[in-house]
Amino acid sequence: TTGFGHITVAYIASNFVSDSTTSYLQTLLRNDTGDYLAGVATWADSIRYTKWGRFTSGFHFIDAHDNPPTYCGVDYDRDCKKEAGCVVSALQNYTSQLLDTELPLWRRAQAAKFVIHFVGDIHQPLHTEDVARGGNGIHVTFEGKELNLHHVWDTSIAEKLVGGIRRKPYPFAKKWADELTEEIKSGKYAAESKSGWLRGTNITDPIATALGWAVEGNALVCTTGKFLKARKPSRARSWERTTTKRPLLSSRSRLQRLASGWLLGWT
Ligand code: DCM
Ligand code: DCM
Ligand code: ZN
Repeated sequence: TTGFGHITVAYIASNFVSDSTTSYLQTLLRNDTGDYLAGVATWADSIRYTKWGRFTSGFHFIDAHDNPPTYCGVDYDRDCKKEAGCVVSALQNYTSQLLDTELPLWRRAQAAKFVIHFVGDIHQPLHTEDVARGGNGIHVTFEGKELNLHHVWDTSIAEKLVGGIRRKPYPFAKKWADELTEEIKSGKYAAESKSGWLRGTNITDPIATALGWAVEGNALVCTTGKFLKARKPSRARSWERTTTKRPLLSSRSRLQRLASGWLLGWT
């Protein structure tokens, strides 16, 4: 995969962070271009299957053991694995490393790269429900192709919306991020974003902040009970058909936009 969603989230974040956050992170990440966040957004996926990075493979999601579609929710004590961790504990841990002035700069830079990536992951609703490995085991058809639901959400929907992401992910992601930024600032999301998108964001309480985000994505997946049952290839169904009544694309955009909020707290 190209990591297109992560790159887009990072570009949106760079459109919203304060000037002091920009210069702080540009220095830490040794990149004074506009790509300082986007350029590191997929790094965590590139190391998760390496020998060194294996300990991080459980950090990308949290498998909520709720009971869809009647009882939804994410519970930190119940759902975050004690040994392997989860995306909520990872955000807490790497946020505190990033802010820890006792740590060497390379460690703080590494922590920043993890935070930038996991903020994207936690806003992917399939990363916050215990359903067939985040939907990787749910077979669906999308535009006539047999795919798994996780891939459809991560890549196919974005590709359909934006076009050509495989060839040039960075320019395409930048263009999409700039369009979404405009919608947030003065377009169709302006009222919503100004009144509520940063509510509950608290840099001194990363667990509560991250849990709030996880709960929102979980609610979206958990209440869409229909597809949670379509796990076997023989019962492949059209993802487009199951979602016609839901504002799927705008939810995705809205959630990814939320990701920017996290970085606003930094100075
Ligand atoms: N991905 C995405 N949007 C997100 C989260 C992930 O498009 N909010 C994509 C980027 C990669 C793939 O997922 O193509 C990698 O897997 P992971 O979900 O662990 O990042
Ligand atoms: N994933 C998830 N929930 C799980 C397992 C995996 O959301 N319980 C995500 C992480 C990656 C993608 O699915 O984005 C593929 O993971 P893996 O290669 O570990 O199966
Ligand atoms: Zn990931």
